[in-house]
Amino acid sequence: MIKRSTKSSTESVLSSPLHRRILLMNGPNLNLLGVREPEIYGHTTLQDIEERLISTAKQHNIEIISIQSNHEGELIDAIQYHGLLADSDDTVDAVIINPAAFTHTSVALRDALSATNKPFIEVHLSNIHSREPFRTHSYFSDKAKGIICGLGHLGYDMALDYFISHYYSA
Ligand code: CA2
Repeated sequence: MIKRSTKSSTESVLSSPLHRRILLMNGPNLNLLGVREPEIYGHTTLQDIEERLISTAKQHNIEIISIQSNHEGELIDAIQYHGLLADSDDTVDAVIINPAAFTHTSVALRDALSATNKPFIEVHLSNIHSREPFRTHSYFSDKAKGIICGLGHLGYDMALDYFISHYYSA
């Protein structure tokens, strides 16, 4: 699922005014948000989250490119496509990622993100440190600008707020 918000124009710290861009990535099963297991992941759907971030970002002339996939390779392709393999005018400035179960398994996704050399924030809806022991290890956290977990869907807004105030404020 790939969505693009509309572009517009004002000053930008990182990229040219027309090209403020953030990649929002969600891993496997997060398409089920709000539909199954609301006691763990809440009632908010992924579409609600995407629409809210797109709307906030638009107020700051930032384009959100939103991708959810259940397939590791698709997520890696998207990181490459919007990162290293993109023309310099088309690259994203930063990434907000909830790798979901790939958090605990994917060296390949970690390598792809590291290779782009873009700042990223790791977001988890649940507190991964208060659940099963296997969830406490993340292949992403040591490379992340920051990690937000346990605050539900608001974690995504917090990640976007961070990039707005630290990367796009004049
Ligand atoms: O808390 C998070 O955001 C997680 O990244 C969610 C992953 C889990 O494997 C991580 O340990 C922590 C699971 C996402 C599954 O999402 C569902 C949503 C609704 C219903 C079922 C699964």
